[in-house]
Amino acid sequence: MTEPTTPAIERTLILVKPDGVRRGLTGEILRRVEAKGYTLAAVDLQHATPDQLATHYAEHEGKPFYAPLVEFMLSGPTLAVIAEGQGVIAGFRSLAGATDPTVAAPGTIRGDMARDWGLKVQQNLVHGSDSPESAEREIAIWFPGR
Ligand code: DAT
Ligand code: MG
Repeated sequence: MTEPTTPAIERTLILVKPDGVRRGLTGEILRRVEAKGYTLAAVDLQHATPDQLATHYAEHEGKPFYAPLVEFMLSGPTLAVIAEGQGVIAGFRSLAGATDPTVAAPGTIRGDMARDWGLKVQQNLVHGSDSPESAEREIAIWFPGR
């Protein structure tokens, strides 16, 4: 008989973007992550560099919102977070809500606290990795060696 194996702890990269830091919402956002039951494994306030953002947002290069997105992400500090727990990748995306804050469901971070400001990029408070591959790639960008 084989022993039951302990499932690998899933992890994700969360960013509280510069709008969230400026508006003083980092505590409320981390509160929701912790209240859901996920564990904070690393938290670090960083001012992103152009190189870091080019790697992080490589999939969006060439899209009309790419330049405004990078400019926005350079506009102030970002809180980078590694969160852990079974299902945390999908679970945090669910807590975050839809990309467009106008239609993000009430009860979600974006639905409750973000809106359209008439700008070329959606200032939607948070980023969360969208797959295990993205999570590992993005954690290496924001937390080298972790
Ligand atoms: P998400 O952050 O929900 O994973 P994404 O990866 O498609 O969304 O896009 C990354 C960011 O780029 C998003 O958080 C805000 C901005 N963005 C995406 N689509 C946009 C659009 N159509 N207009 C303006 N900004 C957009
Ligand atoms: Mg994304």
